[in-house]
Amino acid sequence: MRRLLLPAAGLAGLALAVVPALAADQTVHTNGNRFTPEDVAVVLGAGNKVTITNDNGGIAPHDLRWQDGAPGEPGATKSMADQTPWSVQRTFDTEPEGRYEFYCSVHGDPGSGMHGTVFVNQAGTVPSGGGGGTTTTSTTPPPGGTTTETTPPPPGGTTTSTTPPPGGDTTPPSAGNPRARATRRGVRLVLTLSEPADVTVRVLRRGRRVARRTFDVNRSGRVVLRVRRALRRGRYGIRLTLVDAAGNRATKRLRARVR
Ligand SMILES: [Cu+2]
Repeated sequence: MRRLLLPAAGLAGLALAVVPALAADQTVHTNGNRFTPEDVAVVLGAGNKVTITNDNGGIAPHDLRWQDGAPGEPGATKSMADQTPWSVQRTFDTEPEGRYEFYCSVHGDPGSGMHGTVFVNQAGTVPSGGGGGTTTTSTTPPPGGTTTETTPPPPGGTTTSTTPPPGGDTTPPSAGNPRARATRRGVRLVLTLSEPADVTVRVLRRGRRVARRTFDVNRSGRVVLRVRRALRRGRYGIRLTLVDAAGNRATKRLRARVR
């Protein structure tokens, strides 16, 4: 079912910079504790419908709320055992151009967790950068995205000798409880930072890098990082490099799989 919604995502590693919204009406499904797709677009003033359907209950019932207060699906009346499917339809008729956030209040908030965005604009397309949100850092690789990168120093290399200033911070940052999830649209990471740090995420397939992003995370605590990239089915290695303000460095390796 997901494959029908993202027809081009798996082909030849195409960069998914713009999601075409040629179909007038859009459909969003639940998939575990996520909405799929998270970002859809409709044409301004065209009266297009967005239908959000809960047909995969996940581990708890989902509700549906619109940030702007439009009618959704109340979750308060549902018990943990209630997996009854529901469907919410919203017609974008007179809504002004802009973005309309929806979310499941059990698993998300506007812009994070189980959430999504309807973009209303002249072209009816999801803009580059897509959804993202207040607590989420999202980046979209440039079309045909060949990223330039300075090769990291070899393991155990003798070229690194970053000496922190005397009396300075010598504690490297750490990523607590890191989790990675990969889909055909990219990689989502959740981790708990011990301190603010630049976090570089490298996504590797069979040892070859397919994406690289650096996030300047200016706070500690739980962060959600997204690397948007069309990924083929398969196993991926994910390398995290954390560098704090004093230059202390730490690395972490994770695995993820696109099914
Ligand atoms: Cu939910």
